[in-house]
Amino acid sequence: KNTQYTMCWLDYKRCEDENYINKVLPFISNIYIVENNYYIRNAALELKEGLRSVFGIDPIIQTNSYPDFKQGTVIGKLGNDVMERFISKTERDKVADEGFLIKSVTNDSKSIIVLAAKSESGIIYGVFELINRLRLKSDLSSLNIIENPKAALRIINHWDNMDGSIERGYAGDSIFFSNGRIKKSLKRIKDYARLLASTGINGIVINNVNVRGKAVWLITPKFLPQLSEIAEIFRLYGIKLYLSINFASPIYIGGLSTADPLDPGVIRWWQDTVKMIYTYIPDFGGFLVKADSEFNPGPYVYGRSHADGANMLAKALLPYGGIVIWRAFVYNCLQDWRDTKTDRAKAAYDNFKPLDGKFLDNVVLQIKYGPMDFQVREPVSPLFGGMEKTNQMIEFQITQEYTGQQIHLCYLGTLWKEILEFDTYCKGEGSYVKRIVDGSLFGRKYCGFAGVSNIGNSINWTGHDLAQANLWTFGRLAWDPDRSVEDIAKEWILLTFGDDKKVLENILWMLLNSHRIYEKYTTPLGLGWMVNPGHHYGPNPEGYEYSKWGTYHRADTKAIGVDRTSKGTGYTLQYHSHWQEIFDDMEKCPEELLLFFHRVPYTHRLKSGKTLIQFMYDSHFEGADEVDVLIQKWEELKGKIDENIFNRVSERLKMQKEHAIEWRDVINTYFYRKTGIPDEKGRVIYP
Ligand code: GCW
Repeated sequence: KNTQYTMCWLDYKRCEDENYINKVLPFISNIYIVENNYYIRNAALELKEGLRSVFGIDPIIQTNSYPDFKQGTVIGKLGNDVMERFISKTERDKVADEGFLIKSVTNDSKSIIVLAAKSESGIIYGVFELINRLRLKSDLSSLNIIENPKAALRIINHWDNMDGSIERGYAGDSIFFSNGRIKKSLKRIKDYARLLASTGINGIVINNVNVRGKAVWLITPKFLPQLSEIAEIFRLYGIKLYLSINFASPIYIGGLSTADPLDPGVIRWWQDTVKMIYTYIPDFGGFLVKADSEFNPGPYVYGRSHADGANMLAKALLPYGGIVIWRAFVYNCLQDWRDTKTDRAKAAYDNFKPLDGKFLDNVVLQIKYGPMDFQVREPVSPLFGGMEKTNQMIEFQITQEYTGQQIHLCYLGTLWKEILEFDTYCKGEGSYVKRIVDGSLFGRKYCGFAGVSNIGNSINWTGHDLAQANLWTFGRLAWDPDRSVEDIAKEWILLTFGDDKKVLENILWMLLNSHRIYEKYTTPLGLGWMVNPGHHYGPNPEGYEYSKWGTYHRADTKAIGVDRTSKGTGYTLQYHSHWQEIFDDMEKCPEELLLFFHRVPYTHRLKSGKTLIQFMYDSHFEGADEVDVLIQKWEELKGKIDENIFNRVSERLKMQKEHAIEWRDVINTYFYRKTGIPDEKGRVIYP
């Protein structure tokens, strides 16, 4: 049995196209690095290895000099004399800190590729781009690329625990921790860094936001020496290390009697701690903090605000260039289901809106894309566009907690793209979420993307092989949210499976339709939450109905859904008037979110003329049927895909089908029992 893990889209296959090889060889048969720098050298090695696998050549890396008479790829920083010979001032000015320039130059019939950047991270991103271009058989003679990431922060969050388990992980155990320790072998971590850098990621938080037990001690000399080694691996790939912290660390580690952010002893303790961290990790990114959220301590414990808490840490980090990423996932997780006044959807806004303008410049608020919790569909969190004077990051969940746990195929790029393209109207038309999180709408420095990782130590990193596309897409969208997800998905397929036409066509269809299909047979119309409590897999229509988590649909025999309009819980009042009016109106409300905003009678007619109850039945029957199309599209690729991958995916699709049927039948029966209304089309609904 093969236990060696795959390298996903970096599993380079040999290029067989002689014609193309002959054309590109002159450009790549030598690699020059024009300054001797450890990080640039690593980038050059990365290129060399790529060229070796793709073209079977072994270019020599030459350092420090670039002889005029030679051809090949020249790598270096902008401003270097050699590079300046090839690059105009206009071009140079277009390259931002982490961006890069790649162009081909033909000089006296010599073929040269110039790869230049301002920083080492720009160079490593450029190298991966160049390898990809070569793999996709781009025409080198006319290569001319300048690329800059749009958002400053493109960070992966791991919910990895020190015992090696991963909260909401569906692809094996942690690659960072096991048995309460940091893992000794760094090989897989390096390969992970390579994968991430190739998508444009620049930050990583390796420990769970729920910081418990040994993980509290990660910020101490007990673990910092090993963390500094991990930081160095990531540094080679342009990625900064961040850590999640426990807000009560001064008590747990420091032995203080309080963690009050205004207490001088607490302030000093954090200053000392931060200072020490930077002696081990000079470019440490900063802290990620889940405070006053789901039983984690925070400033509320001491009657202080979240601005007090975040700013205290931010002041400690400021001298070293570090930042505080403060999560907005704050709500009452001990609600009484009898209480119909409290609406969890309103909580983040209620907690944070009053603090707009109160956070220091090196604090960023990390906000889940929707107001609840990563459901299959939610409206955009009204905090986007609601806080104009606060740095913001959007949090996406790459790991499929509520979207099929990497057993179901559920490509998330289409969902994320819709969220990013949402126009908040906060500064008039065109105030898209993507312009808020890339910092451009309000001219803010620290903004960006956080994605909760979907990887573990499984052989294919993500459990479901096709779930690799979600990781790839997160990175690519964070780099450039203006790109079409169709392009991003296509590129992933080409790089992962090669350029067979049928493979491209079928997998693209599967990816682009999978979220819609999953939504159809689970909880359409913005319903959400009908999952089994705890592990969140599989249907359970009232699993969360009488719980303390504030996640109710309140179905009775006549109607379902929560009235969140201005006449109901008032949630819609958190949006700009443009959207408030639309969401308030049952007729105007986007149908896919109908039950998020409205309480709707089962007999209500939707735009299609169907009643709500009939829509529910149709949606579930159709959704479960469409899984057959996914299976069929995949089966058509037999023989065209690596056999191991083919079989693994086939197996998961089979499970998806079974579990989709379970969803269909449980949900349909639930509604049938509530309403007594039969299916117009007379399909089987169990009584
Ligand atoms: O969705 C919930 C998850 C928790 C998670 C929490 C969060 C890390 O069920 O497992 O905790 O969100 O985002 O903090």
